[in-house]
Amino acid sequence: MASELDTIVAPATPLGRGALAIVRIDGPRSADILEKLSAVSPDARLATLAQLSLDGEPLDECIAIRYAAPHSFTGNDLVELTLHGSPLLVERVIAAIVECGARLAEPGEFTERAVLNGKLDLVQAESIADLINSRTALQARLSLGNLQGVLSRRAAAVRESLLHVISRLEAALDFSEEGYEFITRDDARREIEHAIADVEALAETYRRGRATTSGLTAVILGRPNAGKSTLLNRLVGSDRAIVTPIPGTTRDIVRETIEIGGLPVTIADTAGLRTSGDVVEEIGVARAREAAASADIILYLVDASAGLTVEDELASYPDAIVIYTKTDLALAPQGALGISVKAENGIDELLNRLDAIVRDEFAAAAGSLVNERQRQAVLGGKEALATALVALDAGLDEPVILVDLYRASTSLGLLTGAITQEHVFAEIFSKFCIGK
Ligand SMILES: Nc1nc2c(ncn2[C@@H]2O[C@H](COP(=O)(O)OP(=O)(O)OP(=O)(O)O)[C@@H](O)[C@H]2O)c(=O)[nH]1
Ligand SMILES: [Mg+2]
Repeated sequence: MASELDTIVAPATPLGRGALAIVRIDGPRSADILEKLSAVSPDARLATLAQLSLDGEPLDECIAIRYAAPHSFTGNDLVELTLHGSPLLVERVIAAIVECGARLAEPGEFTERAVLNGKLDLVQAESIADLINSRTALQARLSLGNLQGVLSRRAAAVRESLLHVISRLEAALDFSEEGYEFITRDDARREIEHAIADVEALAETYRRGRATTSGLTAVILGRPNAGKSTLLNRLVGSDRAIVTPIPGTTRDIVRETIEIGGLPVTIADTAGLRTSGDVVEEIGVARAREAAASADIILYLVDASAGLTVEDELASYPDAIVIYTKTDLALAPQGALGISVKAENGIDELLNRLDAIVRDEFAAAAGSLVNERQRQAVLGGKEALATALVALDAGLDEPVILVDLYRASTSLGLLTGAITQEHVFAEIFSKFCIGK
């Protein structure tokens, strides 16, 4: 006999004082446990008032909702208790539930059960974690779209067309002696090429998808005294970095995150670029260059009253947005972006410009890949398809080509979990917190 699934329990809301707190019980004994604690056995999906107590000791008055398998988040029998929002009550109720035979849930175990029961695929499960972690509306929109299956459907469509080629090649193999032709090599070639194009387009969504879920980094560069720290302070709206008229004020990188174009952008203020001979400052300059190497956006500041000089390292940063500062003292060159924090000039134009860059170059729509696991699955598919194409062009037999096509299909299947691997599960769900 297969062993019965454990019944698990965890708080579903953060521990703290509030109006309400939710405790979730999942598994075959959930309804029995509710009945034991409250003498209530509510109809499925009917919010029911329940007095919880154990061994005559009152615990809380709550609203209980029972979900009957398979119509619940996890697909199992599930009970949700909405308690009064006190950490003490939550703790006592959970202890009582454990006493009745449930065990504490592992991180992500509710979502993992939903995946195992086919309620969600892996991409959707990952989207729940991303949705909960989103800090801007744009991030939330991407995660919600993927939770609703936009990326999963896109991946499934590619895999289905691939399975279609596979099945016709298999049929061709089975019936080759009868002289039937299920798919010509030309057709197979066209379809594989088509699949490669689809997979490449999918892989390309990763750049924006990653930027949208993780947020962006921007770095402010320029010679000493260009006004970098002043601009950072203006953008974050507080005196975050030290500003002085002495060149070489900033050494360590100062970072702050603000929202631009619907995404969180972490802006780094850096040490002014110059060769100073001062050991500490040299380290700061090295860190500034390092930060620039990995930044999504570079703002290169030039003091308009000093102008561009040979010491400006602009040539090393061809994608940098050049901003002339202190335009209250001197004009920026014709057509260049100029700001004066002192006179509050040009700041709105700069913000609009940054806003447009973030939206045009980094914002992702639903259906984008958002993490390395997803990207690897798609790249694996692409590599196998390319190998299949080479085998086809080399005139190799169907069985050889099929091996690569199956490999491609498996790799794409890993994306949504249509094909599963134990360690992938552990990896994904351990990143969740308890109760999800
Ligand atoms: N007139 C005027 N002065 C400014 C403006 N922005 C910055 N400054 C002044 O320029 C000097 C240098 O400013 P910072 O922001 O410290 O310059 P920085 O680029 O961070 O300098 P380092 O950290 O030394 O590399 C300070 O005295 C600021 O008050 C501006 O828009 N107008
Ligand atoms: Mg500074």
